[in-house]
Amino acid sequence: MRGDVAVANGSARASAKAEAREPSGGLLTRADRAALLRFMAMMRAAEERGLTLYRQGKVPGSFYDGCGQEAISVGSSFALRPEDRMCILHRDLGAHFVRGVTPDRYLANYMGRADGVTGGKDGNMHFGDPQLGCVGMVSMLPDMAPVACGMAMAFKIRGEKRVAMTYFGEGSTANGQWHEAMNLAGVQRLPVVFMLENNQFAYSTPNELEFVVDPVERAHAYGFPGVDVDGNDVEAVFAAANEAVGRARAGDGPTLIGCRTMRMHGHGAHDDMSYVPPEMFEEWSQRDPIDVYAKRLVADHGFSADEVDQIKAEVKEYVADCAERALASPMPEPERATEGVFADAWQKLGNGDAPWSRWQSENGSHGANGASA
Ligand SMILES: Cc1ncc(C[n+]2csc(CCOP(=O)(O)OP(=O)(O)O)c2C)c(N)n1
Ligand SMILES: [Mg+2]
Repeated sequence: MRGDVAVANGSARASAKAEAREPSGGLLTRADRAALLRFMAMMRAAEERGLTLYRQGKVPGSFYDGCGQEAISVGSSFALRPEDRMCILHRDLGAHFVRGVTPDRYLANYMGRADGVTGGKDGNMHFGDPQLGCVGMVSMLPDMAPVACGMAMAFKIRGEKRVAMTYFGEGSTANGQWHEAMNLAGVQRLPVVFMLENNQFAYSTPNELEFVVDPVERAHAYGFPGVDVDGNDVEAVFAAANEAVGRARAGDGPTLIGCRTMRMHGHGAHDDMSYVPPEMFEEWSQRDPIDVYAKRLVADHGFSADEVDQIKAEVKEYVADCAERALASPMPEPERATEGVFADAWQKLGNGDAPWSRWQSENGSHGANGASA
């Protein structure tokens, strides 16, 4: 499934003029667009399957998803190169998939099985595959922001043209760690991209009780650009991320990208969202990022309705197979519980996938090995 995600066809630049007025800047090929839809559909299908497993009592603890926010993690991570690094949060499964995690490993992780990304140590979404250039999620919010700054600082010190990207919700911007990360990034002009997901609520707290000055505006106070983007438009997110990644790689410092969106499920599966006004929910359901993009592929990018339906159907089938594999995975051996608790030896992070066709045509194959941690 992943192998056919992007086919280098060298047409990215040729189509640049014709598509110059598009939000993506004409960079995306037909195969890229199919991949963007596929990854968003994969996130939705995998999370829906995870929710079912939770309701069947197969997931310990609670269950969290990013329903309605798929365009953000998919569009932003799509702009990175294999050697770039990510700190991925609880609404961003799409970024794990873009980097190369497969849904069977994700579902096995939620069930605490041996074939989960953490080998059964976490029964939730606190993971990151180090082999794919991702740091395991730190649950305290927004402590992944200083971690991303640390990686970006390493790139800067070594003179490497690499970028760190991380995510946080708008609620997390009220925490002091957020200020420290923004300040450090600004002072050091770090090659870091901050993806802010304003999904209107931090648990049940609405925007108007979270801040007076929008966090995107605060970026200027830290000395770098803050950009507002429609978080339900995958190409708009990609375009903003691509520009920010380019700036970071060129040594021009950080960017804060504020993605306006809506959390369409409860904070976790245990939350009935009774605090969300029904008309607000209704308004945002009309802006579902997957439906919107599927329609746009047909209206503007020469896809047939059948092609789009086929992509969605293939993804569903693939995720169903993945769920079977996850269910067949055993519980971990008890003696493995103490493995990896302490860093016995320093290990380099590996490189993730970068399915964007431009990286393939410029750099040869994607997912190349060899870059340092
Ligand atoms: C420092 C800290 N306080 C509280 C929590 C518990 N918690 C997890 S997610 C969350 C809501 C965060 O809201 P926001 O940053 O807007 O992200 P969202 O969940 O809406 O994506 C809370 C309070 C936490 N993980 N870390
Ligand atoms: Mg929020």
